[in-house]
Amino acid sequence: MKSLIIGGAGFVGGYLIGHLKDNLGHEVAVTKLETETIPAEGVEVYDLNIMVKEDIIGLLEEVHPDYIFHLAAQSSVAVCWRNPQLTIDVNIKGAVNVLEALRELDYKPRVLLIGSGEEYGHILPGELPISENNNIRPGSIYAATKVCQNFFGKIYADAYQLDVMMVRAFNHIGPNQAPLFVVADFCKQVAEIEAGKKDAVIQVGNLSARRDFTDVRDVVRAYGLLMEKGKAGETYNVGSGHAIAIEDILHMILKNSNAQVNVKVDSQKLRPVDVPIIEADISKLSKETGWQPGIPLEQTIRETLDYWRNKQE
Ligand code: A2R
Repeated sequence: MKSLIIGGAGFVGGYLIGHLKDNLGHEVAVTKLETETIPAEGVEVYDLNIMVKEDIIGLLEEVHPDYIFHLAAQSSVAVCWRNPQLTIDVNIKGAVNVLEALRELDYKPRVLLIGSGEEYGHILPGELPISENNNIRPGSIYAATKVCQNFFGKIYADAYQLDVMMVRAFNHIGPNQAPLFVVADFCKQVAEIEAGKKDAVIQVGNLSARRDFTDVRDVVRAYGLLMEKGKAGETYNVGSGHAIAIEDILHMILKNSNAQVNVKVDSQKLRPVDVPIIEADISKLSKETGWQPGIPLEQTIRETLDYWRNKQE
């Protein structure tokens, strides 16, 4: 089995490469931007910018994968407010370029488009946990671009019989995540305080927002299972099924540290629109693939904090 990961130099890509190669025994090809590096050994690495459709076609013809995981994206909600144009270009136009390239191929690989739990946006009381056929009310530019990708995936699957599935991944966390994301950000700040590199003040955004956090290693296991067992044209939630307040995450991190830390709300970290609670209904994924999350949140947080401590040395 040959797998291609488009956008494999990021957080999820690193874990997905390892899972496909070491646990599932796949031959793995990965794309990255010219400016990025992929340290993994035993994989084919290609440069690809998904803004250039012809390059995607050329690559797919050369690599000839059975499975394609489309991870390439502007993946940060915080960045989408600062750079909506880039977010729209990469996440919508880039995704359509991938779908158009697939349409021109003379064979039909299985494809997983990675979207986000943020797509559901403003969830009404009584809609939790949120299932795949719920109304979509995106609350950010990032979320709206992922909704578009999801719609285009479904349209291309139906109109051209492409073997495309869509995922809505809820917050995933773990070592090596960029500190643009909340858990990595808090762990990095605490590690810096412990190392004496920063005043004993942790800057936070909206602590009351409740989100559904899953270890990235569980997430990539779900992606592998979906390739084996998922159905074309369908969307699958990938999450833990439990929402937790960012404030509780902060307490879990601080419980693992002896540092005396003051918490300060930083208005820069408050977003123009925040969605109060997001929690996944994961029954569709579990029923069709047998997947369940396995790694407890406390373990992920401990390991993420240790990762940032090691980076201080
Ligand atoms: O933005 P960069 O320089 O970190 O590069 C990202 C890359 N990327 C692109 N690849 C090809 N053509 C482009 N025009 C392009 N623009 C950005 O996609 C990065 O290396 C990769 C995405 O990785 P991360 O940002 O680390 O996202 P993560 O956490 O691995 O999430 C994977 C997927 C994304 O679609 C998220 O929106 C979703 O899961 O949650």
